[in-house]
Amino acid sequence: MVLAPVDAMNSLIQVRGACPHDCPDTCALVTTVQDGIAVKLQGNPAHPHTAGVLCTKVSRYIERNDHPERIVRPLKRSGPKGSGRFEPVSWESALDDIAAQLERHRRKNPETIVPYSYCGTMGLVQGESMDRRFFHKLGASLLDRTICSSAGGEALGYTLGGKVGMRVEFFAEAKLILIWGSNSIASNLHFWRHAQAAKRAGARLVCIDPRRTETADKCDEHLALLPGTDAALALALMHELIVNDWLDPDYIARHTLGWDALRARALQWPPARAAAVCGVPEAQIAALARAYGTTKPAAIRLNYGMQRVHGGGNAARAIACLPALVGAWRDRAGGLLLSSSGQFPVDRAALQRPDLLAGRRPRTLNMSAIGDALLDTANPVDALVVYNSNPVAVAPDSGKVVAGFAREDLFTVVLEQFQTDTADYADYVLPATTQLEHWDIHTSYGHTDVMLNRPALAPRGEARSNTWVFRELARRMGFVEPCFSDDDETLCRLAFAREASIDFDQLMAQGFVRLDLPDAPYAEGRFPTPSGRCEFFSARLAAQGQDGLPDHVPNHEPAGSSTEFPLAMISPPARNFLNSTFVNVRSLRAIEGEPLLEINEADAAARGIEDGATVRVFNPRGEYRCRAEISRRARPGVVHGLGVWWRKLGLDGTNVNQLTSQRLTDIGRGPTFYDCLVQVEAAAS
Ligand SMILES: Nc1nc2c(c(=O)[nH]1)N[C@H]1C(S)=C(S)[C@@H](COP(=O)(O)OP(=O)(O)OC[C@H]3O[C@@H](n4cnc5c(=O)[nH]c(N)nc54)[C@H](O)[C@@H]3O)O[C@H]1N2
Ligand SMILES: Nc1nc2c(c(=O)[nH]1)N[C@H]1C(S)=C(S)[C@@H](COP(=O)(O)OP(=O)(O)OC[C@H]3O[C@@H](n4cnc5c(=O)[nH]c(N)nc54)[C@H](O)[C@@H]3O)O[C@H]1N2
Ligand code: SF4
Ligand SMILES: [Mo]
Repeated sequence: MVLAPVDAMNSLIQVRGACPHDCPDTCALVTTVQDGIAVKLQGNPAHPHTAGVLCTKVSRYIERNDHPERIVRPLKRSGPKGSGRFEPVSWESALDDIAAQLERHRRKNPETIVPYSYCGTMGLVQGESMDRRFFHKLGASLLDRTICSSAGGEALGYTLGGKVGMRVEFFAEAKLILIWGSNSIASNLHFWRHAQAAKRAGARLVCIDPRRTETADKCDEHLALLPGTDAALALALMHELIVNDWLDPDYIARHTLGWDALRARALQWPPARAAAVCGVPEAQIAALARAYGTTKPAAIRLNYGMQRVHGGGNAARAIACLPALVGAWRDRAGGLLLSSSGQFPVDRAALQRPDLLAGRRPRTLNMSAIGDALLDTANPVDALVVYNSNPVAVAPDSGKVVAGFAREDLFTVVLEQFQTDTADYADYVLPATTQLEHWDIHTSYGHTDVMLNRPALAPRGEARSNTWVFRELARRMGFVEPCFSDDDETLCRLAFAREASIDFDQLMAQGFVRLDLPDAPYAEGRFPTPSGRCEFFSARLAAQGQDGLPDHVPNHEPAGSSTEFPLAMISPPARNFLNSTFVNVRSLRAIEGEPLLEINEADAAARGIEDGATVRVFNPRGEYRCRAEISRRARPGVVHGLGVWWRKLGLDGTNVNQLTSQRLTDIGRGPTFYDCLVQVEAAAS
């Protein structure tokens, strides 16, 4: 939003926007622009969730925006695939050739064309509008966008009815907060503010995480369970709630489904059994159950870190049952929050126009198994259009992903701001605008405000927005529907056009609008499930041949199951990167240093590994070299490969995904990044 000029003489203006990154906080931004140049970027102090504070990463957004290595012209490959050799071309010739190539593949079989996108921007316009229309009209393969949250998200859907839960601000009033599979200080900073407020008011904070994170350091208690054992822990908590009579029988009777069956299952999980599975002391489980059973209000900040394993869906379901058992939902400061995104009434059909499929039902490819998909010769992918994502770095089992991208016969177009690992494999790289240069409208998965982003700057060089590119391609391919002419502001307006409560003028004026929601949505049940109850037993899951009750589903690669590969590796985010974004921002890379593996002292000593030594981390899928850091953050048996580094900025041109697998989760077809056994040895540096 362009405010009244702060200083008209120097043409200093402030523009309101929203942080585009895949982060629950969706901060409100204010960019100060002088003579067309961004001179300052701050959190909007008027937005209650942002409270004027940005994380370190996005406070460097101008450095990223003005980076000397921004791609500012369309580029065409001039060397072999993956060589990173390109020559500048005009937009006209790039778009004409891309349209011609796509047309050629469309004539043969449109499903050989595949879009690949994720959340480089969370914006509804630059992320899921004109692009979807274009691929729907084309009849291209559909993409199952599973790479982050589908296991926990779908699990929540089966249990609570959707991505719904507590309002984040009410965590400040809780007396007990379980921070479960979340490194809040690194990846959900604005929630952490509320947790700290609660702590100051006497609340107890418990962190449930294999890694002793900076968040765990600041909690009252840390339960360092083995990766992928959360359902066992949750079932043992239920066991204790039952045997100690800490339940809310009235809430259970009126607002839940399947209690008798869940009760029987939970009774099979005394704390001693869970302690053996989770690798934590039995007494710690019993004490946590006592705290959860006897403290009101109790709130759970569940996050996605715990669902990147085989049983991630079941674990999320087991945890999501807990608040109903103790009637925590009765209080606005009780319950659970995994994601708030399901609460936004977005008109996705208007934005994405699935009607343009015109009855066709193209195949769906799972983005979490893109390596296998690109190497599948029976059902080939011949053309790939990548935007808002860096799959060569972020997708699991990168050996296969790279082999797929390296196919000389694969036609690849990458819309990017930077020459990422993925862009290196493109036939065409198209320069993309940043959030400071385009329109967008955002929901959030960590709060419940709609956010508007207005462009503050003219696009750098010849950069163009994703929507512009898909409009131009649509025109060249002869798509004449009027929806292919919608401009970005029109698309922003369409997102909530049918919701009278979301006033676009107010969005234009202040940059955010709060959804009108009840304080304690499930105090009287009324969950958005088919039964209207919290579904401990899910008939929908049972109908798919799945277990209708949550259970502990062991990892594909359980800790301790292999003598050859005895260490469980998790690879959670680096605090100063956002997935693979920002890795190329010098000031942030300076803070992160270099790719490293946190390893416990005992595991290091057993392998003769010294602090700071170069190590080779390997398993049957591949090997990866990085620096070892002997760290009290790592428990014995678990190592941490932090951050998704750009491969080309790593020690040996690989990153941690060289080791992760394409196996999927039990629910939601998600990736299992944190379900990964490895061995580590000292290596020549
Ligand atoms: N600074 C920063 N912030 C980010 C991101 C980033 O890259 N950097 N990424 C963003 C994105 S895309 C997402 S999806 C979110 C992710 O944020 P979160 O949902 O918080 O998920 P992760 O960061 O993957 O993992 C959180 C914690 O879970 C722990 N964990 C790993 N395995 C298990 C397990 O089996 N059980 C339990 N209980 N804990 C486990 C990890 O050690 C980690 O500390 O963060 C977003 N915010
Ligand atoms: N080992 C391991 N791997 C992981 C994870 C992990 O924890 N461990 N986390 C996983 C998770 S949770 C996620 S969400 C995925 C994330 O994977 P991705 O969604 O691929 O996220 P990024 O790595 O941030 O890459 C986004 C890219 O989009 C580009 N971009 C940003 N805005 C725009 C735009 O407006 N237009 C265009 N054309 N491009 C834009 C950025 O420059 C950036 O290169 O990674 C997953 N991979
Ligand atoms: S990355 Fe998250 S915390 Fe940082 S500015 Fe964006 S929304 Fe806020
Ligand atoms: Mo994510």
